[in-house]
Amino acid sequence: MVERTQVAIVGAGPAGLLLAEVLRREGIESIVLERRDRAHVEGRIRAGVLETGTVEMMRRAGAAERLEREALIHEGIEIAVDGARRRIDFRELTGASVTVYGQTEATKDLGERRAAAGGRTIYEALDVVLHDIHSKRPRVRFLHQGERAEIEADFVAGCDGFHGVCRASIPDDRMRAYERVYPFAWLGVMADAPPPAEELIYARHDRGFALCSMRSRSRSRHYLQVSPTEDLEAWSADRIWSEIALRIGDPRGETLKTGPLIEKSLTPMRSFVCETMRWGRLFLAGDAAHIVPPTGAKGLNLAASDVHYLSQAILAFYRTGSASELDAYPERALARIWKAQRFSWWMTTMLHNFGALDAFQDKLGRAELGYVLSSRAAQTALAENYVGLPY
Ligand code: RFL
Ligand code: PHB
Repeated sequence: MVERTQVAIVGAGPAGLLLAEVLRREGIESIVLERRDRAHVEGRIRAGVLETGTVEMMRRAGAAERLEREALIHEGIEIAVDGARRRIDFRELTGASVTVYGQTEATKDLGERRAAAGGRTIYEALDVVLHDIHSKRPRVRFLHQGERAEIEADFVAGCDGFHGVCRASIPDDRMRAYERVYPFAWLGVMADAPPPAEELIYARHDRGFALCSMRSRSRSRHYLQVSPTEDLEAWSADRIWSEIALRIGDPRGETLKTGPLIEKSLTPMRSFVCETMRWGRLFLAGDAAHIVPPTGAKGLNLAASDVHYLSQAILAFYRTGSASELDAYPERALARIWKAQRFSWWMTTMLHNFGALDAFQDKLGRAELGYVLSSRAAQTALAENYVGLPY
């Protein structure tokens, strides 16, 4: 069976669902193909900090109602150096704030919105393959419930994450990958426990980086710098809690509230950019085209800004018949992506412990952090990037 639509979107993560819903509300039809089932996609624990632009994209997708009711607004962060904590006041330095709301919740809201509006999302679409990407009628073939199926579209949006098929469909000699892999990983836990402070705490310590984040006033999300080959089994709940307490400067556990751990995971740290983000009528958006280390909280936010540029370009094409905005998409998106890459790399190298692996980098990171904490100009630069550069 061949179905026809305007935009075939591969991937029902935040990038794919945001794009589908923003376009649908402007009268452009799409079909979203997702390899996993809906519960899996909506259950993946990931990002938690949204820039104003990302919240605005959720509004444009018609999916911001619950977020506006339940999300926490943060006007700053705390930075702990060897246990001594200092606050960086975003509101005072930039006039802006960030929104704390789980990616799981944002994805659920988008999925519900799409289902309620009758938008098509095909979950468990297997073996997706792109065809005729250079023609005016690109096609996507896949397997669904044991049957072969095909979608013919005007455009294909590759929103299928870092391990997807879309980027892999661009010939090697037509793209260039830029990459840096860091010599550490994050052990992440979700806990049924109130967060230790009102705002996020980013900690640099000789024992390694730690981050205390949250999803609500009763649920905390914590991360610890560990080795990329760390054995998660070696980390009991007690060991995790006492390590967090040490790194944030609360060795007697006076402010850190413990509680049952409901998830434990290991995240490798990498910076990656694929240039180009376009191949014929295929356009990449989100993690399909780039990865940032999570220290700057930029991954989900970059997916949203890509969708902003791409949706504007697709709308301009249908309104005017001109492809000039589509032609400009990679350059526009990449200009913002590289700035977020720079910020994420900077936060990562400044806050992590490189120890003996790279003693020079370790010293530079400490010097950088000392400078930031002593300079209002440097704090303003941090705040301006953290709350999100303009689109
Ligand atoms: P996703 O979310 O990976 O979604 C891609 C979807 O495509 C599907 N897929 C396929 N579908 C069909 N056919 C195929 N062949 C397919 N291959 C893959 C996948 O099943 C999936 O559903 O990418 P998207 O939409 O670009 O969204 C990107 C964000 O998920 C990601 O950047 C963030 O989670 C990164 N991130 C953070 N970002 C922030 O902005 N703020 C944060 O605080 C933040 N914290 C984090 C993070 C990521 C983390 N991990 C686990 C990587 C914290 C962590 C720990
Ligand atoms: C999170 O809440 O998951 C989170 C927050 C800030 C980051 C990374 C992750 O920099």
